[in-house]
Amino acid sequence: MGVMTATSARRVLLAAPRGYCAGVDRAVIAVEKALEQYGAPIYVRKEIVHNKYVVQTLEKKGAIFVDETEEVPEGSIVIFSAHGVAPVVHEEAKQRQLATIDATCPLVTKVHKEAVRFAQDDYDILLIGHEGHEEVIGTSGEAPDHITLVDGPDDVKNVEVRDESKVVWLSQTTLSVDETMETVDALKERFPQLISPPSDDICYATQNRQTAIKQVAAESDLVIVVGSKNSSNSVRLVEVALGAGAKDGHLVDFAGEIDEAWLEGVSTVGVTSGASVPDVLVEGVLEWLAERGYGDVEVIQPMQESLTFSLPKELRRDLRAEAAAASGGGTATGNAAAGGAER
Ligand code: 10E
Ligand code: SF4
Repeated sequence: MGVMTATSARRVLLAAPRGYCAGVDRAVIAVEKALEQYGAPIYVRKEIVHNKYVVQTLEKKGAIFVDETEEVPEGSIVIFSAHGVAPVVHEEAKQRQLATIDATCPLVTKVHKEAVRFAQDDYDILLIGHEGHEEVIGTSGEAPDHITLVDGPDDVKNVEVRDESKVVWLSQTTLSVDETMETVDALKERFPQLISPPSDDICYATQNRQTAIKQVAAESDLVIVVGSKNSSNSVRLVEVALGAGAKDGHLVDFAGEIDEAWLEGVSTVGVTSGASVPDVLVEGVLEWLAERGYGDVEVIQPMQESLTFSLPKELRRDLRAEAAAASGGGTATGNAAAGGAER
């Protein structure tokens, strides 16, 4: 050791892509636009995305987060979160005469549709995912009689099917790619005729963030992932980083949660963030690190992302009507309670 000072060796490797995916961006903008268009309060069933800061920021703007539709006053507007809902939730909302805006990510809806189709064809569907996670509850609700949850490789031994020649696996969108393949391999051992989903259920954003952090982790003494504790994809990034060679890894909601002690003997810090995390929180972490000598930041970006989704259709319709009324000199459509969002 010797001549090189600790300071000169300190650096940050910043993973890209990181942070907001197309589905999160759409869902957060949907709440903001709904607040502008119809006025507060706007009810949101469950956290719109699993991020504390996002939820608190929207609360300040007038969003009210509830656990179930029965907490929403009759006739109000409710937005369904990006993680998706079971069909029964749509029915409950209808019964309460709620105006609904569905912010389910289109890539989650894709998995719902796969579930419906395989259930119609009378397959047993093995849904790989984390028990109790909202996305899994929503997807399972599409065909409860046909879907069995498989929570990781260790759960495979418990799986039972009706007919081994008619089994398909599907998955939650935010899982670890490597662990899911382990689960699939174990399932194939038990059910050699198991078929795979028609396209990847683990979405592009989950895959890209994992690929990027793997590269970063291989060279990092410490990896800091910005994200909330209930964010599946963020938690997976810590696991993936540790699996790819990071010596240490932690999940933090924001810079204030970093423990100075983690930096002891650390020269390279890897940084990334989950798909529900605004970049301002990452900027805070980079500033915190710079103040401690880790001001040299190199971006590691194995791929680009450009996907975007249009806003939920109920909202687009009302925003269009508003624009037409404004330009045509007619009366602007009133608030959603007067016929706005979908009922
Ligand atoms: O816990 P998750 O990773 O599923 O959710 P998140 O809100 O942190 O990130 C966005 C991912 C969604 C909406 C699930 N596809
Ligand atoms: Fe959609 Fe993937 Fe983002 Fe989930 S993580 S909201 S599936 S793009």
